[in-house]
Amino acid sequence: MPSSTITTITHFTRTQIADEEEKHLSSECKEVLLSLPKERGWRTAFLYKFQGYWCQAKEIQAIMAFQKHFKAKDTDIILASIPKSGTTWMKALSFAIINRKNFPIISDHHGHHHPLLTSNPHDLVPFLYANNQIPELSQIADEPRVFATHIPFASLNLLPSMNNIKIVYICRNPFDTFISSWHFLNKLRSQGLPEISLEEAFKMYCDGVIGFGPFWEHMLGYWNESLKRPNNVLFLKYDDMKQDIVSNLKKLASFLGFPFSPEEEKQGVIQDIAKLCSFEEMKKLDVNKNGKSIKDIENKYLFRKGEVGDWVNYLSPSMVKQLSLIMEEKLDASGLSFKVASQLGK
Ligand code: PAP
Repeated sequence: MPSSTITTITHFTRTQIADEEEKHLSSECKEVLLSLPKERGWRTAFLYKFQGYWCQAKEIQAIMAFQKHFKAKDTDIILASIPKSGTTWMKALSFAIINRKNFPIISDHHGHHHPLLTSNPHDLVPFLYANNQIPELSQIADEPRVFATHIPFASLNLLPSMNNIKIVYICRNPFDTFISSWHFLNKLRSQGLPEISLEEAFKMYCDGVIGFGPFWEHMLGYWNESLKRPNNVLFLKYDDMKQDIVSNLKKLASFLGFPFSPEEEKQGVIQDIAKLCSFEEMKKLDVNKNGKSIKDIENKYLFRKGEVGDWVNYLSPSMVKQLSLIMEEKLDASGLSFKVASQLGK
């Protein structure tokens, strides 16, 4: 947006911006919003606390539709995460693993290219709800159906139907997730909303006010479920996957019910999948440099640095201390920890 435009619209109040953002929502949703606690948002005027977590208004409408209409199938696979934890990567890896018989990883000599070379992962694996609707189920008639979601475990309402459903949760250390969110959400904010400084954003993150947060509750919901039902919930960490993709891909493929055969291992299929879905390869594809696969989000914003530890370039020692203390207080008792703790000398 040209800077002249910014100057002309900054006089709008946050409430006026919210009115604009929320004008197309159903009256049912607007009614619900009136009853919810709200805080200043990151990319939207407000975040609302719905069923215990913070969301944008339009997400609440979508989640309500999902909860009313979605019928899980026993064979469903759900890729869950809090935003900026590696959702795009997990979609690519799972798609490549599950469909490798139909779509060999390496382009064959007939010139058939892998779909991940011409489609963004978000086009191949839909969110459980998108654009305020649950995905067209007819488009994904094949089983297993694969969906992704940012909804916390408890709000998926899956327990009664959970027999064979598989959930993969990808979790990333909160330091990097925070920095990734700050960059991303500042780029996407509604017209007229001021940029959020690192310090303001950090305070909101530590207070738990971030989409689908507090982050510790989101993580613990899936973590505890993965301990209770390891056959249903696989808990993976972005940071571990960056360090050792091969053993994590083996784990993922076995969990999903598509284990690699010894023959495939010998042929290097795991390494081929890792390369096809790597940050470096995906970022340079035309499809990921242009266009939009999720409403209002340019694909190029989904690929920033893809590193572990970028937070050291941003966080002050006192911020590091504060976030470490929150993680200790909220997560330590659960047994969930991140390598970042050892880097900090804990
Ligand atoms: P979303 O919640 O908006 O879908 P998500 O894909 O979960 O975002 O996370 C984006 C992060 O994953 C970005 O991290 P960064 O800001 O620290 O760079 C993005 O760069 C990174 N990412 C995207 N694709 C890959 C990939 N193939 N491998 C590793 N990291 C990736």
